[in-house]
Amino acid sequence: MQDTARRATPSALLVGVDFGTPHFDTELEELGLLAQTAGLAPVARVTCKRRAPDAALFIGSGKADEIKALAEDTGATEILFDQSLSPAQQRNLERHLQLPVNDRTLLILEIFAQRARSHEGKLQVELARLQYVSTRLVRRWSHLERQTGGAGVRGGPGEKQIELDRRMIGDAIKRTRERLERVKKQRNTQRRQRERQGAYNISLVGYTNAGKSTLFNALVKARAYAADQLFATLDTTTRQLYLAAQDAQGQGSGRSVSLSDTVGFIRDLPHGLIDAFQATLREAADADLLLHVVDASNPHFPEQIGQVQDVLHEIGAGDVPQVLVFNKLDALAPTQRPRHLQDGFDLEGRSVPRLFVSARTGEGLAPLRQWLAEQAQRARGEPAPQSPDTQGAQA
Ligand SMILES: Nc1nc2c(ncn2[C@@H]2O[C@H](COP(=O)(O)OP(=O)(O)OP(=O)(O)O)[C@@H](O)[C@H]2O)c(=O)[nH]1
Ligand SMILES: [Mg+2]
Repeated sequence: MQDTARRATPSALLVGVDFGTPHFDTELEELGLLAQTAGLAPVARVTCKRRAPDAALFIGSGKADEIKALAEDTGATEILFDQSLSPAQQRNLERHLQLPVNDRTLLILEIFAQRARSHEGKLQVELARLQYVSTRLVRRWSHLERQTGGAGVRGGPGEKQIELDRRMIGDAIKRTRERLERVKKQRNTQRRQRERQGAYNISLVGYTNAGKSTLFNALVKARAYAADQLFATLDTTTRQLYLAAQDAQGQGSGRSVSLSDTVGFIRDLPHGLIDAFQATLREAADADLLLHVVDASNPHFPEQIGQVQDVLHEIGAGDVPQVLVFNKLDALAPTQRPRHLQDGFDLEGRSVPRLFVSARTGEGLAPLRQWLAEQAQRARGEPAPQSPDTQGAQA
């Protein structure tokens, strides 16, 4: 057995298996961030290459022994896999390694559970968790399976218990869905009110940690929670954003639009979560304009844009007009700084307007406000003030 008490803080050994997928994260950087966000200190990283997962252990048994030794040396209290494990693989690995084994999906679910604040957010996480658990039930009853001669033997006490448990979980899923339905109705009423008032709705979307909340705070002078964590934001916050547009004659005209800060996206967002968070994510699909925030200082930003696009398509927001906001301009090396702070960016074969900003220092925010004011004005069918570097959002 492991001396798990050796470390005061729960710590994790990170494992990534490269199956030749195009953007394998060799440094396991994101998994490390996820672990930290969930309160686990990453103490060691192991990566290996395989053509296909081993049916029983996911990795080879030699690799498993190596991981076991490394876990002992580093005092890791659990093992975290970057890829999804089947319930059987997870169980076999736990037996082999004598430590709790979890995967990225469970980690993300755990973070969501820790972060959920609103009634709706908690219900959504609960639903996703129930859905995840319902596929892994067998695990909890493995001691009963052993009594009846191992998994696969039908009709033992374990089997009955699983049936019972499945039914209870099915009922819980149904109840949670109904409660969510009621919350959704309230949300729809609020949205209809906004629509009646003719508000122009803008939603911030983007990869987690891109700086959406920081930008939101800078634009509306709010204090939404922003932190160097993944999924700092789970609940949608909406505020009025007052935009004072200036036309060519320097005439100001005030415009108020509503701006929503929302949950961030991530590679391979667990399917149950997308399903459960439909209501929150719908906010994006119903917006008049999406501010797609990108961390321009992250070398993986092109993949992250792709991941965000995938989720947007999945939730039916693929056709909402977008503007790309390349954030963290201050964190770019002088040689990486763009020559123009406003240009077009090729997104899925269309040119989309792009603006560079720093939500932290405020650079580029005035042009962004101006740009948004013009869009809102256009949407109302009013002539937009002419400015030489203005580009329209594609519809
Ligand atoms: N250098 C720099 N850091 C920034 C900037 N904007 C945000 N950050 C930092 O990036 C981290 C993430 O910021 P958030 O605003 O919480 O990001 P988010 O997109 O809301 O993240 P989630 O809610 O977790 O999806 C924080 O540590 C911010 O301080 C910026 O313009 N420059
Ligand atoms: Mg946020």
